[in-house]
Amino acid sequence: MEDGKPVWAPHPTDGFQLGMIVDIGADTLAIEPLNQKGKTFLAPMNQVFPAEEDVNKHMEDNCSLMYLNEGTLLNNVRVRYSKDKIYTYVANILIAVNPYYDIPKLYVPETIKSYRGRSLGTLPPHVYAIADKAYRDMRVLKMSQSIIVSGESGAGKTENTKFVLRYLTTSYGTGQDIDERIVEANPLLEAFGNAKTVRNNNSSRFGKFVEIHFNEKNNVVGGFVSHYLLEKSRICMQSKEERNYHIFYRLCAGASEDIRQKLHLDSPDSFRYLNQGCTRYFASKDTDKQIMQNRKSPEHVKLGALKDLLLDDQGDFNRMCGAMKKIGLDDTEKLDLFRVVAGVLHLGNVDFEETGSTSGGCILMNQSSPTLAYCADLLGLDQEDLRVSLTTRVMLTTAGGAKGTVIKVPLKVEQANNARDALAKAVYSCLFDHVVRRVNQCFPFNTSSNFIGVLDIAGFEYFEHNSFEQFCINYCNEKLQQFFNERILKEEQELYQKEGLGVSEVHYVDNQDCIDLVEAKLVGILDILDEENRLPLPSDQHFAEAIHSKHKDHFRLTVPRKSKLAVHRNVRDDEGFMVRHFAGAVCYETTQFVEKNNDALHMSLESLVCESKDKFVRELFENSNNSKDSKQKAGKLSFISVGNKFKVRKETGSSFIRCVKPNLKMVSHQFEGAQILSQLQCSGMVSVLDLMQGGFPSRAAFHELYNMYKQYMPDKLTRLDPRLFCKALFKALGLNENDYKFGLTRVFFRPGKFAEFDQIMKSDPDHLAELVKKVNQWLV
Ligand code: AD9
Ligand code: MG
Repeated sequence: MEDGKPVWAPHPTDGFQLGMIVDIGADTLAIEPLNQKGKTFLAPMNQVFPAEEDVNKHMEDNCSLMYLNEGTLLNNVRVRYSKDKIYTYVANILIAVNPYYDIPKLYVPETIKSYRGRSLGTLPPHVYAIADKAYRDMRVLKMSQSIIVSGESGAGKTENTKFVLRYLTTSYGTGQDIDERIVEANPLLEAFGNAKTVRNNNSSRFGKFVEIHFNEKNNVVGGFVSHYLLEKSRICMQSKEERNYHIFYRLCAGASEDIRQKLHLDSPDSFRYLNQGCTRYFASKDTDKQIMQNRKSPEHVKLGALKDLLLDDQGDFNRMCGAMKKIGLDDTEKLDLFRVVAGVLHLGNVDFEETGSTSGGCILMNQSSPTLAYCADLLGLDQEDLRVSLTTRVMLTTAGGAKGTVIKVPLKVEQANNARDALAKAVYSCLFDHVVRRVNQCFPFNTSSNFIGVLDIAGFEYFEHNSFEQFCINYCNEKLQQFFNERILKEEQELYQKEGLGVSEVHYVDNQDCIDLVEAKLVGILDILDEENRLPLPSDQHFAEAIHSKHKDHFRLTVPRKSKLAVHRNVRDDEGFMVRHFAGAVCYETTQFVEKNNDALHMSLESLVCESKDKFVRELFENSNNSKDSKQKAGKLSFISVGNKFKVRKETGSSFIRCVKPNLKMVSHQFEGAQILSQLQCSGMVSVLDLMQGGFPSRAAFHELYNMYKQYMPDKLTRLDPRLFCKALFKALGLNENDYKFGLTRVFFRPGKFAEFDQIMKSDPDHLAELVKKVNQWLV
């Protein structure tokens, strides 16, 4: 950093602020903000970065900037966002900021057309450009491709995933039904797997990998969806401002009178599984504030507003039915789905009370209520069997050597509640598996040459309280980060070597130790948890102790500081562990880990549903292999496989889209710098910049440069082969030899230097004539 030049220095809310260095200490710098003269402050030296000369200038590819650091990246993204340019490249990686409103013409059919067949960088950055690159790479390299979309909740992963699917089917489909079906499958998946959360009104509570398959002519032939980790706890329990899965409310709001009666539906407020959260609907683009403004009077709130708010669920119900029809679900299949959804709702309303007898069991509360009958009827179960299975548990005794005697143990109220909730979770998650299987039948294909897969999975999560779900998600992200590191950073290094650039080694932080901590056999946290589940009296606290005793001095693992856990709730400090993830340290509370790792049904309930009179319900369970052991394995394997999938698929090419959430309020035109900076850091973008700044971030193949500029050059020069052509051109231009390096097939530029070169080449005609004269002179 030079004296008198502006720098980016840390700012608590904006992320960075412009300032001047006024004094240099041992490891701090004294900075005077440009817009607040005299308000000098100290900043750690490693958090101050050189700024570009013109801070209002923005670049489509961030690597074209002169200084590549987190300050200039944040500023570039900010300036572009303020001009509705939400997409920015960092080399081949796409950063996408969620605009929270529909930017005119950004996704219209004409835009789709314009990106077709165009190389990355010839048009403004766009998710369509990434999709097209994946397609062209697949065609040219004859190799399947993956697009990995990441970012925190509400950052726009699902929306961008949908744009990719829409782009590929529109551009490279055969115009048949199948194209439309791949796109229309989404509303159905979202109805069953998305919910309103505090972070996103349409939050995906499952991860998915959507493959679009192509034939040897590179036309779309079909699709396949794999799903991971549906959040099951939501089915029975939501926090106050959140909701259960959309389908429940939509069904209540939109079903015809006939169906309402058949399924005994009522308002969401009357169901336990819905009324703990918010039963009001928030249209996805409305914010609480807008809804408040819409309310005119207290009367309106009571009558009108509630109806208005429900209207959207009704509209969404109709849209969902439309989508079901388009992908070929008939009325019987539709009713099958709805019946099970309603069955789960009624099951949730079953209540228990103590018998008061010495045996300590429980009975159904309010025995005259038809709830149990409704539930039994909808799920095809015998009402009496269901009652017995919910209130007792069948056990095999081993006492007194009489191995294998079956006894019925009465359940306490709390145990019966757990049994009921476990049944609801099992039924719903089998239903979700079915929906995905059914969706996959809509776009079958016989043969496929290659596919383009899009991974839409929750990004790194770090809340005030972090539980098993965050642990699984973050572990998954740790694996994806490793894949990203290997792909981007290692590849960069390999490219330098292959091209003979003689650049020193590229360093990056390897996170294998963190992955091992979670997944290692026997000593990994997952295996320790399984072990705990197998104990006669498993406990969350014992589980936490086991982790700490097995990994006393692990760099990645510590006991959380006392205050961290105990401050909000009455939690013992040893009921938790802290993991140092690549994106930061997260403190997990182990309360409920054991329970969440084991939501298996007890035997009698399981056999009950497996023998349902209802063929559809029976098949739900048959197909999903719901036996305790295999279920547990399948659940775990499915998320382990997310990470492994990419390891195995090393031979597929890959692209990355990093989505960014601009603000917590979910509104347009608000750029919260500090929040965004931390997302860019978490996604590994900052390490990419470090790597690039030390290297040669812009590169172009000789033949590309030749084709781009030959029209301006004299014949004598164009007769040279592309490599010599470039050498001669660069010499003639008098470019500084430190600014570029010639590899074997391409030329590499230092940060910002390609842009300068391009500027010269594309400048006005007089200038160009001058240049040609120079080249001629030099050639002589
Ligand atoms: V989560 O991890 O599933 O909770 P996502 O998937 O990252 O999350 P999503 O794609 O659902 O977020 O986006 C959230 C909301 O932002 C959407 O419902 C849209 O209202 C809004 N959004 C996102 N991207 C765009 C866009 N490109 N243009 C307009 C957008 N609105
Ligand atoms: Mg999503």
